[in-house]
Amino acid sequence: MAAQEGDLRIDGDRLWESIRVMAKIGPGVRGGNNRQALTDADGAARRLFRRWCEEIGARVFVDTMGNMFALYEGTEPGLDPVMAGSHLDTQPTGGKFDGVLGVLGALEVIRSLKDAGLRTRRPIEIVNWTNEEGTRFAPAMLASGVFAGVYDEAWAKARTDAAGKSFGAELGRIGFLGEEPVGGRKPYAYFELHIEQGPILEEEGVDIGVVTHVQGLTWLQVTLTGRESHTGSTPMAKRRNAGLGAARLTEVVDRIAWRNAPLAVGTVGQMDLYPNSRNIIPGRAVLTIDFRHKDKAVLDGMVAALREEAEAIAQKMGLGLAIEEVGHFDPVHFDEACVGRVRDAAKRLGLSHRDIVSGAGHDACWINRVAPTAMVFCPCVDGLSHNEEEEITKEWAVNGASVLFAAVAETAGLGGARRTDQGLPSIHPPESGERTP
Ligand code: HGY
Ligand code: MN
Ligand code: MN
Repeated sequence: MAAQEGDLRIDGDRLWESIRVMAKIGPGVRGGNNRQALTDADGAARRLFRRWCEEIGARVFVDTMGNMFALYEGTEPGLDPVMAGSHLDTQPTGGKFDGVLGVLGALEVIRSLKDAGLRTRRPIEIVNWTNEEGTRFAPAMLASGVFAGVYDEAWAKARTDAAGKSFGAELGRIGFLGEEPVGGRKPYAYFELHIEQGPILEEEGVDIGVVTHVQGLTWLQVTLTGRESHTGSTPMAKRRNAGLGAARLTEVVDRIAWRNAPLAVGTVGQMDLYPNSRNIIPGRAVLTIDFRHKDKAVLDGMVAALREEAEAIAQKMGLGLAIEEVGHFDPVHFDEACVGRVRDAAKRLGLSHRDIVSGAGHDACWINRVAPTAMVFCPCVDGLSHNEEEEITKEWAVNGASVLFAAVAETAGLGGARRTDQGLPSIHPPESGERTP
């Protein structure tokens, strides 16, 4: 094989240019992206991704949840593939790298293998998971959750956005309701490259985060019901003000998180008041609560405390109360062998690295249930994400993609990787024998 003579390299310029071109689809208003799941912009991004995959000879399959799999055959096609990917959908004020780096980093792995005319033993599949963000259709990681058997497909497709449009209808509208049965493809292993979305790596000057765990998450949706009435003529003592109840509950969420410091986080990210008129006392308030902690018992304790305090507030204020759990996953512990492969790759490439717990959730959390899984983090500027000013350096992107390349290629049946004098990895010729991930 041609590559026996030469070294393989990640093409950093090509990766960076692909990220730049993808960022043009679904632009935000401050330089980032607003490419929410199953919008026309998501459809355009998917078509661009599909074209790029087909250009390098990968065959693209789409499952019934819109998950996209670009298959790059190995020398032994019958083997289960090593999957690598992330998501192309963004937050309404999203950045250019959250999710995109993982999908295009995996594309760069295939492009680099193709440049060298090399195929790994196992097939490699690049994945774009539908609706990772869960901002338009809750919960987050919805389609990877169906793939992993966590959510029922019909329930997922019935999830609606704020305008009452369903996931299933929108998936069909953008033309990505695929034929592949969701969950039908069996990954041998899964790797996901992602920006840290937190400040640790940059503050410590570390190149690579070796993600060992992801903190657990619970999402609640709380509806408080009072009574609309005139803001001018309703005496204070006669009000049933759902908006005030929501404000008090928002304070409680913050207090519960601080009570479980330093690791706990608690946020009310969305609050809708009805009828939202300046001279009507809100009769209804709907708020979302996002609790996270790496210890399951603590996370469950935070949710229990919230329920208790919400009951007390509703009781005291004469409000109706409904609490719905709309998302949850226990703290995730990734596969030791895959994590070790990420760590060894960073070491061989001469990149500084440290074990890290992910604050954010990822599709890898669910895929870890059906295949050995690990993640690679690169730093991001000021740890900022879910903000249009999200930024990384090209070097960080190349380092992360290089580690992904080495870990994926080795797991798929290629030898170890080492840094060349250009500061980029080279992949040695394949070694014989099957290696477990
Ligand atoms: O919410 C999360 O952690 C992910 O970014 N969807
Ligand atoms: Mn993400
Ligand atoms: Mn995100």
